[in-house]
Amino acid sequence: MAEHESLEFGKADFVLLDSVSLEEFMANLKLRFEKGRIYTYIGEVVVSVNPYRAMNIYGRDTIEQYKGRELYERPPHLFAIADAAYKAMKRRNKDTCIVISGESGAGKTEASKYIMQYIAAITNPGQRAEVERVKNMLLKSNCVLEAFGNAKTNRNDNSSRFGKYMDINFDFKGDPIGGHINNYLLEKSRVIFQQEGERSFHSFYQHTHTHTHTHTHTHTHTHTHTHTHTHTHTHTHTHTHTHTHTHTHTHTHTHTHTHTHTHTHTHTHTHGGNLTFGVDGDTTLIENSKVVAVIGVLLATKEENVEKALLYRTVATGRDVIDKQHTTQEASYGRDALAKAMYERMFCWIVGRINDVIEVKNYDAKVHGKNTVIGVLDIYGFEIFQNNSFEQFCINYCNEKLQQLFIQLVLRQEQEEYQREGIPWKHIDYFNNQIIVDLVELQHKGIFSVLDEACMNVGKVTDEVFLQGLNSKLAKHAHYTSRKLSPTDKSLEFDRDFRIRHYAGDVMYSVVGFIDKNKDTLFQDFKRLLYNSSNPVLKMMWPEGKLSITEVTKRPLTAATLFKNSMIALVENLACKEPYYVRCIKPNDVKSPLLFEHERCRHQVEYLGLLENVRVRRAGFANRQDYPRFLQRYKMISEFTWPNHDLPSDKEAVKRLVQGCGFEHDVAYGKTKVFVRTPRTLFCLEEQRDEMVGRIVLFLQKVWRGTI
Ligand code: AOV
Ligand code: MG
Repeated sequence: MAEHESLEFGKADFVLLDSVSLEEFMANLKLRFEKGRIYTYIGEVVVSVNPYRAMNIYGRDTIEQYKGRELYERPPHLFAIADAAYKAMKRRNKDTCIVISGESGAGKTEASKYIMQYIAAITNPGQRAEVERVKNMLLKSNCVLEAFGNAKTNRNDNSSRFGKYMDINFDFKGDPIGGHINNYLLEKSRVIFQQEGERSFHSFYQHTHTHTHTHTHTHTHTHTHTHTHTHTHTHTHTHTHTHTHTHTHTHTHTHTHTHTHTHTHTHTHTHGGNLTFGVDGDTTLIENSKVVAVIGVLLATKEENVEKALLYRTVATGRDVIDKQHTTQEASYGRDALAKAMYERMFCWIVGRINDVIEVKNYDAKVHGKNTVIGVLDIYGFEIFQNNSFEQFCINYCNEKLQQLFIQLVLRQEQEEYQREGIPWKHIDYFNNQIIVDLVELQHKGIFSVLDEACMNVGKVTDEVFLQGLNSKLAKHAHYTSRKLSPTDKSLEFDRDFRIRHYAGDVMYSVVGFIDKNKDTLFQDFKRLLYNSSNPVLKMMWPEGKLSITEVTKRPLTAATLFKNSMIALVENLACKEPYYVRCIKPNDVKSPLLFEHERCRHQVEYLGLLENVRVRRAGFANRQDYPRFLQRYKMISEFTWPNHDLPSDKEAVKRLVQGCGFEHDVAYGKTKVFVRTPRTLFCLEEQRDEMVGRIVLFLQKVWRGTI
């Protein structure tokens, strides 16, 4: 309930709406957007509308206004919840996390960067060198990761194509002493194919030059040159079919006082004929063999090894090991898989190097010190394209998981606690998307399981078999349908389509490519080739290339299973922290700072469950503490409770204390906890406590000096 704002800007907290209806909510959201107030609270949740223009609200002066303040003392801002998360971490010794959600282009990545900047700006008043180094690295790692992991899509010019969760570790003083980044499934297929109007990763078009100071002693040079056969679409949407020569040069040079120097010379050349395959009789061959020599040099390996890996695969048949020649199709598949895998490994390698330099160094701090974290989550948002494939499926599933977490933490647990505590409560209904999460991830029954089964088929392994599996297993599911199941549905245009009713809208997926992308096969021959490179970094990136074909026995986990496991782990990790939410809304699809498209916004408000959030919050209580803890903290402000009370229970004592302060109207008494409705009441209690503590200290000093 921010005070320092006049009502001409609308209500700063949706909880203050005269009545909670969609109309009122939308009117307030629109008014604020038009007045340039892009942030509004729902209690401690920040609702943000992408302004699509530079806002003068992130500077040093604004930071100073929010530093150390309570949420309701200043107009709504990202900085206020960043501060709240920081305070909770510092004062109450809690691990906290800031979860930023919203669809593609809604402003998540920008928000996460402002939050990081804020935290960096308010910490380390002592200017400790090591802390400054860590802060710098945390902030600067962003631009490297964006260069390699973001790309222009039809939804967002700077779309995150990987999920990112960053932990920041703090010491007992509340200063950042390290961090760790977890990255989630990079959309690597973008290296070889982009939809019309989209681009490959920024790194392919940039010359990036980043300097970061570290104290590690590593010295690495990587030259990764990938030749890929790519469909490139230029800005003007003219469709050019080109062969692309990608040249990635990662140069890491670290010394005592030194620089991680990530240099991308990433050239995109248009070549006449790169790595295409032809046939001569029954022999597959490389049409432009000169390219092979170049690749040999770049991969620091022999030309003939490259050629062999591209054209043959080693297979074990019984006791024999033979070289089986690829068809042109297999050879092309292998080449694309190589390009994708190398880019992905490089990306993970970069994340690994960043982690090396930001990880908590000091052993004592790690083991003994009070070490709390703030986690910041910025993932790829829900997205619908013209053509949606395996990657969109994973991304949208990830968003379902986060919506589910929001429901659990904000809508469900809250209501359950009121019930448990016997607080009078009228249940508030909301759509629970658990049914869609189950549809995707349930063992044996879910889409991922059906996909894995189809991939393990001994007979035909095709996308159609997968679709048949879905149709037979999910025919009755309310959130699944396909052309076969709904033949009269005109929106399902092709036999290969299936449709999921997601929490955020219907998405049609094409099954084409699901099997290959899930199996994610890279022939062992390529792994061996890269492992045997004389470039030590390449070798390091491909440890499994050490194995010969007869030693490779285990079937690797599928992409879907790996992703599912990483999402489950992520949600578990977030669920054990105190969460702070930023809910981002995209005002229009044309990146306009002026346009508030009512229908688009209404849709997002609805699927994000914001109205339900307001209802729960309004009926609810800002703060709750169990009786002994409440007494412990405030007993000095009442004569009935200081220094000890003689009432029959702590609950009775708390009642007396609250009555004495005149806050009865703002408080409810549960079975084990006292619930305080508005933060202001708590603020008053804190003030009185401070005053009393001051007096008590003064009194004790006098006693000590013998003046009493
Ligand atoms: P996203 O992270 O939510 O999409 P971004 O944070 O990349 O979206 O925002 C998209 C674009 O909107 C940015 O590049 C800015 O031009 C603009 N924008 C967003 N927030 C602000 C702000 N606070 N002030 C000014 N401009 C802003 V995705 O990664 O595609 O899900 O996967
Ligand atoms: Mg993003």
